[in-house]
Amino acid sequence: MVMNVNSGITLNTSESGARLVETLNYMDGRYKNDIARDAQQGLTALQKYIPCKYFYDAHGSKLFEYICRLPEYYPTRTELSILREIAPELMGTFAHKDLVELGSGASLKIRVLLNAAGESNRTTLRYIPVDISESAVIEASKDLLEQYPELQVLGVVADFTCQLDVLPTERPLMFCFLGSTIGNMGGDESMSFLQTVSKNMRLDDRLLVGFDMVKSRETMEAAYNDSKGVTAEFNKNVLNVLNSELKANFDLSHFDHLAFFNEAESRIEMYLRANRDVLVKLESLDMEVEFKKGETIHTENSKKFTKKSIEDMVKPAGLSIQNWYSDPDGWFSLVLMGLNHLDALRCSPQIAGCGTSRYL
Ligand code: SAH
Ligand code: AVI
Repeated sequence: MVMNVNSGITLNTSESGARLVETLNYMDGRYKNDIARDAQQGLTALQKYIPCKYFYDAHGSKLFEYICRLPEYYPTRTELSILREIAPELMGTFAHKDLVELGSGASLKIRVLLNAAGESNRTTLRYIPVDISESAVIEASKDLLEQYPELQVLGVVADFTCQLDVLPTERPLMFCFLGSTIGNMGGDESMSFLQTVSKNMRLDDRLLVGFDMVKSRETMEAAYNDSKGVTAEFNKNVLNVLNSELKANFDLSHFDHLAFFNEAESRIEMYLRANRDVLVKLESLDMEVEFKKGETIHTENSKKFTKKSIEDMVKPAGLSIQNWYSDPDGWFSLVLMGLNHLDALRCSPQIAGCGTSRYL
């Protein structure tokens, strides 16, 4: 059932066994405006671009789950191996609190933390998955309630770059931002994102962020050029999203997937490259876009971090690092942060505007 609870907010309720799955959607009505604005800006820029948050319609979210299981895509299994090690320490006494996951996707990793919490703590805590993809939030919430009938779950469909103010803050909480999704933001965007999170935190709240670290070019590039072509399909799916949301007529076979490590920027860059001259119509925008053969659309950055680049980002956000966890090869880091006490005394809550994530 879908109900309007306020202007721009809808409540979706569905059933999972004996439990009701409640999802608050703050993107209804707004997604179409955002994608229209972002496509208009991105496809008329000198270097054409599309923000990567538009990868994740229902099909894109499924493709990302598939990517996570690929042998070349090391981040998921590496981060999971660290989470398994640290979960008892993080969750042993985690009770009567909210566990907020930003960019929760299929909520697979959070199960490691929920398992470590144990059934008695789980009955007192609430899990709040936050994602721009409604299908991902609803499906994940249903699955979780089946696996953990004692858990409280409140799904939230929102853009985490600018809608953190919609989150409940009445209980102590831990924010989790896993998967190195922070690496998909631009440098300024990730900095202001961390500032916004810290301004929404109280002294006893925690933030756990996953960072993919710099390693050999070969390993990093293989992760974004898998042999089954799933990443290529994921990349091209953004054109399907434009086709359905903006009545565009992109032919996916006219574009090739391109991904490589840009060492100067320390990031994997993903593009779609036209393999012929192409003219595309976007009916909803009353717009035509021309591509010369070889011209690219920049679709994603995936920053690879060093200890220093992480520290340089965390400190100005008013956060302090409480614990640093890595795998033995140093391929991935999970960093536990809290408010820097002195900064916290000086700060007052403030919400940043929605990022449109320009790439260059
Ligand atoms: N945390 C999961 C999923 C990572 S994929 C993991 O580690 O495996 C990135 C997720 O972030 C997707 O589910 C996508 O829908 C979501 N996402 C991307 N940009 C977003 C935004 N601006 N606001 C909210 N969710 C976003
Ligand atoms: C979600 N995010 C951290 C993934 C990444 O590795 O940057 C998205 C992705 N893009 C291609 N493969 C995976």
